[in-house]
Amino acid sequence: MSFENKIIQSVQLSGSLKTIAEKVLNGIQISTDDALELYNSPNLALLGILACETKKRMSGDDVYFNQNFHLEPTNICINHCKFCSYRRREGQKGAWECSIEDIVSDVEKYTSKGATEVHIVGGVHPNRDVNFYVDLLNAIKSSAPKLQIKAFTAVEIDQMCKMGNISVHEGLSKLKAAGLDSMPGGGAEIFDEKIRAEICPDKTDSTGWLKVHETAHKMGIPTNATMLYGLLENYSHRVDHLNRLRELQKETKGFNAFIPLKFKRENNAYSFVQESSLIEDLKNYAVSRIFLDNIPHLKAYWPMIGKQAAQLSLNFGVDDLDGTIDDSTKIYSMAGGEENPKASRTELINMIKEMQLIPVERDTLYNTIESF
Ligand code: V47
Ligand code: SF4
Repeated sequence: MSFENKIIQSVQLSGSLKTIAEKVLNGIQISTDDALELYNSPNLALLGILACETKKRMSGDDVYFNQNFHLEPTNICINHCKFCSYRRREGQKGAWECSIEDIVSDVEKYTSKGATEVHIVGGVHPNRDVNFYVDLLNAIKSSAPKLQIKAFTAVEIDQMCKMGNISVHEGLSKLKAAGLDSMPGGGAEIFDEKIRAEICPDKTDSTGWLKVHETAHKMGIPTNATMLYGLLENYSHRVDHLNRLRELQKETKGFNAFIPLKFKRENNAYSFVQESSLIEDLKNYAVSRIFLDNIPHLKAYWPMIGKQAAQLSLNFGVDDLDGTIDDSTKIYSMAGGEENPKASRTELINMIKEMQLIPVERDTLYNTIESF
C-alpha cells in the first residue's frame, strides 16, 4: 500500500474528503469548493498532514527566519478602520510622528545589532506624500546601504501617491529608485466588498489593493499578502480572499509569502468579538498552505499569535517565523498581542530545531544567509 493510501486509511477518510486528500497528496491543485470543505472539516490532524505534505514539496524541511526590526513612522492616520487599536488623530493624546532624523538614529541602533531587514508600516499621515517617503528611504540607505527595506502597505502606497498627484506606477518607480526592496502584505484585510466596507470603510478597496501589488510585481518588486481573519467573515469569504490572491499569483508570481493575521480585540471598536481559538488558527494556516500552492512561503507572525502557537503552526504548513523584531513594533501590542515582542536568534533557531526542522536565516528575498 502506498504511503498516501496508508494515511488516507489511518484517518478513516471517505467520500469527497478522501478525493481532496488524494489531490493534495498527488500535488494537484484543489478547487475553492475543496477549500471550503477543508475549512468545514473538524479533522485537524488530517489538515496538518496535508499542509505539511504541501509545505515539504515547496520548501523541504527548511524553516526561515530573519534578523529584523520594525519602524512605525507615525500612527496618525486619515482612515478609520474599526479593528485598529493604534490609529490616533493629529494632536490626540498618544499620537506620534517621527522625523527622518529620529528614524535614521533607530536604523543605526538596530543595524549595529545585526539586523538585515527593516519593515516599515504606519498610519496614512494627512501631510506626508510620496516625496517624504522617498527622502526617508534615501536617508536610510545612505546610513545603512546593506539593510534591506520592506516597506509600505498597498494602502499607504496608494494614498501617498494620490497625495503627491502621481500614479502608483510612478510612485513605486521613485520608491524603488530610493531603495524599496520589497513590500509587506498589510492592508489586504478581507477582500469581500461588504465586510470591507463595514470594517475599514475608507481604506483602498480590494481591487485597488490587488492593483498596487500587480503593479509592484510587474516592476520587479516582490511583495507579501495578508488576510485579517476572525472578524465578521465566514469560510466562504476566506476562500474568496485566498482565491483572488492565487489568481493574481498565477499571472505575476510576485508574492513571496502569505501571512494570516488573527484579529486581536483589545482597545478597538470590535472588543465585543471573541478572538479565534488556537484550533481555528491552526486550521486556517493549514487550509491556506494547501490552497495557496503557488505562493512559496507561509508565515506565522509570532508577535500576533505568541511563540508557542507559532511553533505549533510548523506542524500545519508554516515555513517562516518572521524575525527577531527586537521590541520595535506597537501595532499588535496595542491590540492585545505580545507586549514587548522580542526573540533572539538562538531562541528562533531552538524553536525550529525542537520541531525537528532545519532553521534557515534568510534575507528579505529568501536567499539563505546561514543554515543550522
Ligand atoms: O494591515 C491591524 C493588521 C496589518 C489589527 O508582510 C490587525 O511580512 C489583527 O501587515 N487585529 C499590518 N490585525 C501588519 C502587517 C504585517 C505584519 C507582519 C508581517 C508582515 C509581512 C505584514 O495589521 C494591517 C491590519 O491588517 N491589523 N490591527 C488587529 N486589531
Ligand atoms: Fe490607519 Fe492602518 Fe489603522 Fe487603518 S489599520 S486606521 S489604515 S493605521
